[in-house]
Amino acid sequence: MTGNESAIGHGARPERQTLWSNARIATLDPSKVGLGIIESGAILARGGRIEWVGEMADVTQTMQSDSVLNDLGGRWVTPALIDCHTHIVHGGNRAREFEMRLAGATYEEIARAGGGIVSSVKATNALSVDELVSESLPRLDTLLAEGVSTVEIKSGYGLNIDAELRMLRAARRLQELRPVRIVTSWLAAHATPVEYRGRNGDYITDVVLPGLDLAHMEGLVDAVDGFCEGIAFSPEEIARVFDHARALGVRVKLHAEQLSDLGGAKLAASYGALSADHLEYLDADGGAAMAASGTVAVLLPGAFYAIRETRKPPVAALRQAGTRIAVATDCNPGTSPLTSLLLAMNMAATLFGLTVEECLAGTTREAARALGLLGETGTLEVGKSADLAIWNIDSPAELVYRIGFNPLAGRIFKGEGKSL
Ligand code: DI6
Ligand code: FE
Repeated sequence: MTGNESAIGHGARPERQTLWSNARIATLDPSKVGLGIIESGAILARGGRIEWVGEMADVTQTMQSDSVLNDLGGRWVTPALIDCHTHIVHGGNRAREFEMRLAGATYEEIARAGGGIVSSVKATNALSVDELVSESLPRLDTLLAEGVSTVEIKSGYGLNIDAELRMLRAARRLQELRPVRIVTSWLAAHATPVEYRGRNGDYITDVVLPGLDLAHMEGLVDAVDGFCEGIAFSPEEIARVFDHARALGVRVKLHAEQLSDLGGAKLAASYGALSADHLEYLDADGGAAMAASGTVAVLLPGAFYAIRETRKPPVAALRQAGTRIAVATDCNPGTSPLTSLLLAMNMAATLFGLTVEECLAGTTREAARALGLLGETGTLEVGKSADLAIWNIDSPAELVYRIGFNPLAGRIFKGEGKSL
């Protein structure tokens, strides 16, 4: 070797470096205080990974002479946003039930009368994978337009093996069609279909567990989720699903304490769950159990708002316990037809009392943690994927403060994309 060849082979040129300079950077680096801000900063990346982050004054020591240069003109840069809880793959919509709720019916009444999740099942089961993809793309594109680079997508509107598999195949297909990282969750334990009404145990035996095996064999499952609630599954029934997931070596997460306290979060924590989500009815023990197990509390203000819930998640107790907090859209046709993570942050601050820092951490670093992806993305640190969001704002607080305004200037995913 003449010494000019790179480690990637004789004579092959190393990938060019890319520089984003003249930026105000919120790194969300957990080793730094607050948002980990670098007021006059720069980022270097190569091969889709961050090689260097620091002060502009120091960049020349690392920068290559042929780097691709992007002068950001003093704009803010954050980690690309992460929506760690969505149901964006589904058919149809539930506008009719929205009107019923406006007329006074509660979410639970509608569900017990055969509406709710089950009514989305019919619309979803009627669709092929291609049709599910084309119905979901506008929702995904709306999220990406706000600087989102990673999206978690659940099954749960099929409620039979073939339809649940189609949902996750559609989720995987979305990643082929857009510059995005898709993480999937098997949520067959979302509701019991009409043909199994009153027979949850049989539904778990016949559909949830064998379907999970097939989905896992096909590489469709990154985590297993469930809906632990009086109108859905008991902790004992969820435990059967989680035992099966553990036997497959698949991490778990749980919709817990949304409408009542069944101890779902404590159950999730006992399985070392990645996250427990909703948590309006969580008690202090649940928060402490989650802190001890490293289970992230994913707050979903869109559902709280849309069903006009009055009980708020115990944010003060979560802080006191040291529980990590994330924020997501819970984009779904029933309780949270919300496709704006920026608006979800505003709701989490205004309705739940989260700080700006908690909201921004909750849709980057802590959202990555809730997906088991903190080693890959969620902060701007050396070695991580170069997933950046570039903003036309004067301060990070504007990302939480505004209601229905998108200040995104550029989105970079794995080092590629439009900077301005
Ligand atoms: N909790 C929710 O808010 C959604 N799923 C869940 O477990 C509701 C989904 C729907 O109503 O379609
Ligand atoms: Fe959900």
